Amino acid sequence: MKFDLLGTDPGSKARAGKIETDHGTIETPIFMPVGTVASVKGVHQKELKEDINPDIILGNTYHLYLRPQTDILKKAGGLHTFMNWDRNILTDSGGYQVYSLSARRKIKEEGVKFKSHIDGSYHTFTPENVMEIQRAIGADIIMAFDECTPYPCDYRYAQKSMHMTHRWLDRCMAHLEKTPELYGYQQTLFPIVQGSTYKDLRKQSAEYIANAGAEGNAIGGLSVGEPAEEMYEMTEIVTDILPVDKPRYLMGVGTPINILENIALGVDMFDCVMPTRNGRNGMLFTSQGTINIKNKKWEADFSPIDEEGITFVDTQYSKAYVRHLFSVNEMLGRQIASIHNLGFYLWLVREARKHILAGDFVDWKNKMVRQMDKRL
Ligand code: PRF
Repeated sequence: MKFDLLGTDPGSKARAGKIETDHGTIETPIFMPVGTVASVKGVHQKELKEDINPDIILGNTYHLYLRPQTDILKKAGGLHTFMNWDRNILTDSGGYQVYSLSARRKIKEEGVKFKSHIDGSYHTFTPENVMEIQRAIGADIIMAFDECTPYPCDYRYAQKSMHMTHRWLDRCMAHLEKTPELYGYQQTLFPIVQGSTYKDLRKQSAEYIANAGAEGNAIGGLSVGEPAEEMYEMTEIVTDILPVDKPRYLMGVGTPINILENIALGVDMFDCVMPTRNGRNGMLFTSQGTINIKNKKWEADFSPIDEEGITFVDTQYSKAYVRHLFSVNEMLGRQIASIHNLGFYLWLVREARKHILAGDFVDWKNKMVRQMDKRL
């Protein structure tokens, strides 16, 4: 993997760059649509490629390990061929899903024993087997196994957990080296900074991760319920320490406003279920503000769902029609909303990139934040 920093905004810490892998170029800042179970929910590959057009999508080790299971993915020749996606994929390590989804879990130094949310069966993730599973899935960027602490989290627990995440990283790196790539292209491991909302822990963790010398670095443990201001404060402590010449990925963030504010603090990569999950609930993000398409207000509004939107759904369907689809619980409504929202998120990060390269990012960002804060 190769990263080129192409420009830095003069008025903030925002960066524009380019990552190159064996599955192509990723222009940063980037938003990665979430394809948890080998599908970006409700979106065909054709719509994803031709309309939303991201350079990279995300998959989840936890889900793919449980279903379809790694032996099937190996037989398919990896996740790219299985789901017919020939661009980049990043997989999360399961270090978050185990905590947020499994029915029960027990965390020890060795790893995490958990009970599947699907059939109640017991499994164990360790730094070692998570590297093997991610080899079998075959994503271009793979994540270290970590513990994402909850919010709030007492200092002692956050400190102990952070040190364990650091030891787990060492085990991930050692084991990955011994585990061959299966499909003939390179996979790059990103370590994850933790440290909850404690400045000194975040600083220590960022230093540890920076010293590991990886090709890219991630920030975890944020957007777990803390106030946005606290998240921004932690992001900035960390981006000030992480190497400038490597991409930084803020995991599981966030709203369109969170994304712009974190870009301003030097983050290059994002993922979040919000555009698809909230879309399925009738929330549409636009540059003018957020729409709840289920509101009666849209009942006879025959204007396009988003005149400025980049995907075909934005101009081909009206607000009244999409509201109707939601009110009769048609799956097409949820699909349209997901496509629109992903298109909007990708438009937003591409615009951000243009403004960073043009040197007027801050003015644009502040204007966008004011507009997007509105409820329409
Ligand atoms: N760790 C991992 N994945 C994540 C997170 C984390 O801390 C978060 C936190 N927002 C989202 N996804 N491995």
